[in-house]
Amino acid sequence: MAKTLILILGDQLSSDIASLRDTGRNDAVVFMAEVYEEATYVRHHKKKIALVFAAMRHFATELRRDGWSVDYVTLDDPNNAGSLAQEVARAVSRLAIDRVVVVQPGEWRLVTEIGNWGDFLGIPVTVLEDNRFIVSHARFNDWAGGRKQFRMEYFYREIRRETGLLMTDSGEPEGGRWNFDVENRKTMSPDFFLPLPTQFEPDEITQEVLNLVGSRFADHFGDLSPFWFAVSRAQAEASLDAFIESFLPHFGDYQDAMVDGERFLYHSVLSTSINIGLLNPLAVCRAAEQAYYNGKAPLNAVEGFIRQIIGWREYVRGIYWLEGPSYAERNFLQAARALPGFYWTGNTRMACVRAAVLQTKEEAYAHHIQRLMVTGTFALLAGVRPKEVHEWYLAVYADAFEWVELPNTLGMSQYADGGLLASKPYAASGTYIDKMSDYCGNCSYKVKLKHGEGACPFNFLYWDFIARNDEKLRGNPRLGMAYRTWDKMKDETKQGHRDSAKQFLDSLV
Ligand code: FAD
Ligand code: DLZ
Ligand code: SF4
Repeated sequence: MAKTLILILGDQLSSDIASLRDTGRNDAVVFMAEVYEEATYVRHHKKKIALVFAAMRHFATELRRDGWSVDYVTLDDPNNAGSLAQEVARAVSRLAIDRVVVVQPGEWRLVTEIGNWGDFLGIPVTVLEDNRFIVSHARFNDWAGGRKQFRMEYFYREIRRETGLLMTDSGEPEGGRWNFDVENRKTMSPDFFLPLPTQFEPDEITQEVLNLVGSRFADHFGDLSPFWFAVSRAQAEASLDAFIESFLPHFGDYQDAMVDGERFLYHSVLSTSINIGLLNPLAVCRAAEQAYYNGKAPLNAVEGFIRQIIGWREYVRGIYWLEGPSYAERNFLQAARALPGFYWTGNTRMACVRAAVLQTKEEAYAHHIQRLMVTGTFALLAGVRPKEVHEWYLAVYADAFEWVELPNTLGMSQYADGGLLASKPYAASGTYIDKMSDYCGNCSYKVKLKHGEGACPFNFLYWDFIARNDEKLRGNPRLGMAYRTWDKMKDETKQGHRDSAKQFLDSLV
């Protein structure tokens, strides 16, 4: 009988994943390895490495309990060869393996590498499609075929119809509308009561990982403690239940809000669990849908939440695989500046950016609007090289895996794909941040000042961005108003913006 090695990667921790589902327990060994190469090809946040290793170890324990034979190599195994390829090769010879099965990894880098493993190992290597997504590659390509531009909203409606999520029996969207976003832009008062996401005390397995990561990756960005992420399916399910109960009802209203000192607001903080496989995205959507039908959460909240998952999450994934490895090289606006050092230290006078970076350092988490409209918009306005911005986001967030991180960063946030993913660049002045947050009141820059001494950098950088990219962006109808305003502006005002921008950008290190 041929003996199969089922390779399970650190973000494939689902018991119903295709490789486990399609292979008999008797003829197979599940193989998992903690390796330096995966932890350092970008220098991941310490908390992210700890999350992946701790969840891998818990998953291995569960698989053994379920009757699987599991071969697990820890990072501190003296024979650990340091890369997945070398560790698989060692396992193939140690365990007398005849074939390898793996589910497609979430990154082109590994897909390409695994494509060569058949020759390298001298045995067949089967790569299965990842069955944990709602939309298959074929389905997405079918949807995308022939379109010049992609828009999430149309894709989302098709997936709503196909899944039946929030659809009436007569095939209409619940509430008569597909989208309740206009109701989802409320600002928050800092004295609102905000529940905290469920936090888990590290058990013995996790504590061992924390010690290991603390000693081996001490020079990586980020704080290791407090560590409270869910590391098992049971913990992830408890977080989901708590979210549905306490956060979901307000999720929609305050989806775009930011509050100084509040890191999570009503966001779910479930992306880490979903992305490493502890929660199934469709099951998460069904749980939210049920809360609506049970009268526990309003439609604008539930629709908004489901749209993030069956809309944005599936949509960006489709684009990642459709566009191929060269997507990472795109730089439509020819941005050429190095990523400022304060993305690693938080050492900036801009209160909004400082808050986002420092909480990222502490939690390996920032919510969507911080990622998009604070650190993302700043990098866009300042003209930072998209690839460097991408590598920062991939390294610093615990939920960052390239299939989801790259299109969000390069496409949505940096407009480096020239509008393939998003209809306009997410460029905004300080006025947006002032409207959606309370950061500006605590900032040493003045949001009301448009340029000159003490003016909010987002203000003059916005106009500098508009002027600098005139040739590339003027034709975009969604920027029509910005260019009309710029055209009407007095020359001395324009010059003031551009001089302040130059002075500020020249001072960045
Ligand atoms: P919630 O606000 O509670 O949203 C619910 C769920 O919807 C999330 O858990 C997530 O699974 C999904 N979701 C929401 N928005 C998106 C989106 N734009 N794309 C894909 N899924 C989405 N998300 C990642 O999972 N990994 C990343 O590496 C990542 N990088 C990003 C980089 C940038 C520049 C931007 C602008 C966004 C990025 N996102 C990424 C999307 C989004 O910011 C995170 O999914 C979200 O902040 C995770 O926190 P949450 O679980 O509290 O989300
Ligand atoms: C992110 C990560 C890290 C830090 N370490 C490992 C590891 O040691 N072993 C492993 O199998 N996977 C790890 N991962 C997840 C992979 O990097 C991930 O599977 C690919 O980036 C594809 O998404
Ligand atoms: Fe950010 Fe400008 Fe507001 Fe300061 S004034 S917090 S830099 S938007």
